[in-house]
Formats: sequence, structure tokens, C-alpha cells
Amino acid sequence: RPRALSGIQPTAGSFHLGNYLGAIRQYVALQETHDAFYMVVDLHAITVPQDPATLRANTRLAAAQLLAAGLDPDRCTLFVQSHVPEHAQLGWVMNCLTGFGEASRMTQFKDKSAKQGADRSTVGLFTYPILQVADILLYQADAVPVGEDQRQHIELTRDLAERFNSRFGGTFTIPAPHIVREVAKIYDLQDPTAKMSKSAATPKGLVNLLDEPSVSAKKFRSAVTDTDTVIRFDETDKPGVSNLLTIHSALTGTTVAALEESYAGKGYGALKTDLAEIFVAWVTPFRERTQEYLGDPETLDSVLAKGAEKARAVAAETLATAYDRIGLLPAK
Ligand code: AQP
Repeated sequence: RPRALSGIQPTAGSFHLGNYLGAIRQYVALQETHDAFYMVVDLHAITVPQDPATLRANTRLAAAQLLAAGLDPDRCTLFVQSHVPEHAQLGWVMNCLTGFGEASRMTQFKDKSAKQGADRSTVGLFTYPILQVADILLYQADAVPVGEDQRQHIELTRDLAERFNSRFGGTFTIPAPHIVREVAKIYDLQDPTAKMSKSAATPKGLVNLLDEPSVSAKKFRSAVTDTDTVIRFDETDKPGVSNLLTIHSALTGTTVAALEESYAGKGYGALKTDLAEIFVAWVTPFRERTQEYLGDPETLDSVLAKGAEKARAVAAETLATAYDRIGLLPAK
């Protein structure tokens, strides 16, 4: 079986609809076809200011949401990044292989550091894509399910894997991004030209999975569209409507073409109200399942402990090979 690997940050507590449609749904699907490794990337969460008690709680919360979304510990390996020390270890090796200019070109860093103020950004935030390279290469992953915003980081991963392999001999599998075009970028409901993101300009644009469903329903009903009245998929001229059609199609499995047909002659209000109802019907059991997993921390921790053990077996082998290839003297 080919390998799949991906990670998700526990930073915000609740995952949002962009995380779910762009990434988590693909994690669930790839369990069936791949030897899949998924992790809560807590080491990435400390690249920005954070509160220790919140991070600990959010790490469990992230795992509970992943299980509630359909990850099955019998069919994939689910773990917490910091439970596998090899990530930080290979991360260092990859830091030493990355050019400063190369790292400086990562657009996510540029965006995030611009928001925070360059002087207040940490070196960790700057090197986080390189830790991500290590995350992926440790598992010899073939496919990395992510949203569009991560494409550049997967490119960096491929470049560094190739660089390492050509300098020190074939060691790493060259991974490919697994990006599902239709849902690769879910947009903010208030600014449909911006990515839905936990750092949204206004909370009204961000649909958090763990929010009270009535709050999210209201956000759908007040989503920004345009002054036209026709329900048609057109990302350039009708980004708001197109985003709503994308979400509707992803949650119901109806094609966008079929939706356009069924909404012919109807107004935007109908689309928004329907979508609000569809979302509430989907998210209500998701929230209940999350609460069930959270209510049983012993089981949750044991899932994560078993996952870490399985992950570590793979990671340790890759790290040992990489250390050997670069000439680090093995400890006797
Ligand atoms: N809007 C989105 N559409 C599709 N996919 C998305 N992802 C994030 N936003 C969207 C994908 O979700 C996965 C987990 O992302 P992360 O843990 O790196 O979180 P993030 O990218 O930091 O999430 P945000 O909300 O986008 O945070 P900020 O505001 O910090 O930029 C990834 O696969 C990502 O592609």
C-alpha cells in the first residue's frame, strides 16, 4: 500500500469547515487505500504565542475531532507529533539543508509574519515549513492530503528530499501533494476572495465545527454574495455564490451542475437557508461524537499512545538511515 501522511494544528481548538473539507475528509478517504499516518502537530502550534494549559486541552480536542470525523485507529495511525521525538531530530537535519533564501520565499511565513509584525515573529515560525518537511519524509509518505495553501510547502519537501537523496544517496520517498481541486480552498463567508482561516478578519466569515450550530447557521444565512440574482458557479464574477455551491456540493454529494439546475429561478436566500440546514444536520452528530471521545480521555490517550508507538517504529528507522548517510557517528 502507498503511504499517506498529514498533520493538523491544535491551535484554535475547533477545526473550521475549510480544514474539514480541504483536508480532514481526505484523511478519512485515504485510510481505505493507503497506509495512513495522521498527527496533531503540537510542535507547530508553539511557533506562535500560546498558553500551555490551552495547548494541552486543544491537543486532545483535536484528536477527538479527528476521530469524530471518521478516522479509525484500526485503519490509520493517529498520534501527537511531540510524542515522536524524531520529528524535531530530522527537522534539524533538514534545517541544515535548506537555503536561507529558499526558506524566506515561503509565502505563509511572509503572510503570518506580516500580520504579527516581523520583529515579533519567532525563528520557529520561520522554520516551521522545514519541520513539516521532516514530518513528511520520516514516514516515506507518497501522498500528503492538504489544502491548496500547503502546496508550496510540499514543493519544498520534494526539493529537500531530492537534494538529500542526490547528495547522500537514495533515502527518502519523494512525496506528492494530494489536493482535491473542488475543495482545495474554501473561502471566508464574509470575504469570499480570502481563504477561510482561523485568523479571519471577522468571526462571521469563519465556520467553526464546534460552535453552536445555530450560530453557524446564521453565518450561512448572512454570507456575502453579489448584487446579481442568478445561482451559477463562476469563481471570478460570483465568488460568494460559488463558495456556497462548493460547500453544498461537498456536504451533499450533489454535483455543482445539478445544484445550478435545481436552483434555477430561485433566489440566493433559498440557497443560503438550505445550506444552513444541511450544515446543521451534518455538524450536530459530529459535535456529539467529539464530546463522546472527549468524555473518555483514557481511551483517547490510549489511542494516541498506540499511534505514537507505531509512528515511532517507522520514524526511528528513517532517522537512523538519514543520520548514517550524513555521517553522524552512531552511539555504541
Ligand atoms: N480554507 C481552507 N480550505 C481548504 N483547506 C484548508 N486548510 C486550511 N484552511 C483551508 C487545510 O487544513 C489543513 C490543516 O491546516 P493547519 O493545521 O495548517 O491550519 P492552518 O492552515 O493554520 O489553518 P488556518 O485556519 O488557515 O490558519 P491560519 O489562519 O493560521 O492560516 C491543511 O491541510 C490546510 O491546507
